Amino acid sequence: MISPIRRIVAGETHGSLARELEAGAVLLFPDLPFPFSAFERRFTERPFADGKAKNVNIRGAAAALRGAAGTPEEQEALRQILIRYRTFARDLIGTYLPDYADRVSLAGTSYRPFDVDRRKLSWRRDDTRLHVDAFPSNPIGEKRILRVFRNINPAGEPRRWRVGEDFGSMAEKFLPRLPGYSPLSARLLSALRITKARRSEYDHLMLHLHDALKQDAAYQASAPQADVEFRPGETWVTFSDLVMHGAMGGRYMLEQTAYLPVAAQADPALSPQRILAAKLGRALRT
Ligand code: AKG
Repeated sequence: MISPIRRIVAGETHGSLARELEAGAVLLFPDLPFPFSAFERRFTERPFADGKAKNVNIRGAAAALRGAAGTPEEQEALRQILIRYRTFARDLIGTYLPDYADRVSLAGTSYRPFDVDRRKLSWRRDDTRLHVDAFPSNPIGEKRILRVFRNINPAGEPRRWRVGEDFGSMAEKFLPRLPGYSPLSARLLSALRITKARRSEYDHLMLHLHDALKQDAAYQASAPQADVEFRPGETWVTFSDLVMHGAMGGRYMLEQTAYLPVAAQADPALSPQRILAAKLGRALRT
């Protein structure tokens, strides 16, 4: 099954949105307000980024801005937009996914001004290829990656994605090809500070899935998939560790990453952690 795009219409009751999200849907909110001031509009007219990384972002309580360009006044204004977007994402989760509200922790917030195409730095970082998210230096363990995206393009340009088949069908094809987990090398990577914590078997599998998917040109071309366009002003939410996605085009987007413990899901059996364990027929090593 290809991940469904679930349009949320104003006034509907939201009782089961968490379950739909956990089952692999992309929740699409067509018209939540997130206005810019006249001064702020410049951030959607040209990129205020130093161009060294893919994105500009803030992290942590201090919300230090990284990767930005512009005068000190402009950089502070951009930082304030990202802080505001973090609050917007938190409020969205509180309203539409209330059971997650007290369990979710907000991580980085990013401003993505560049054309998706310009960010193809290597096959591994090429997000036009269908993939699920995994972070090489930042083991996730028993957490889920929940992301809130918003197209802020001022010129009508959509953010173009493709979404792929369900995680279980994909995993069935790729799991047999992945190398085995070595607790010893996981300990070594952590001791050498290459990873921020010890890589679990789940993290190992997800990293190798991410790479195997991106490297498989035949799969990229022929796997079940659908094109999706997110219009300016639209906000969308998905578990990006579960939903196969590729970003095909577009400029100017905001993104918030949040972590949710698997145990906080309405149905933990739908997590990639439990799907992989079920496919292997055993618990994953932690
Ligand atoms: C990712 O961050 O995993 C992406 O695929 C990029 C999404 C986007 O920039 O639209």
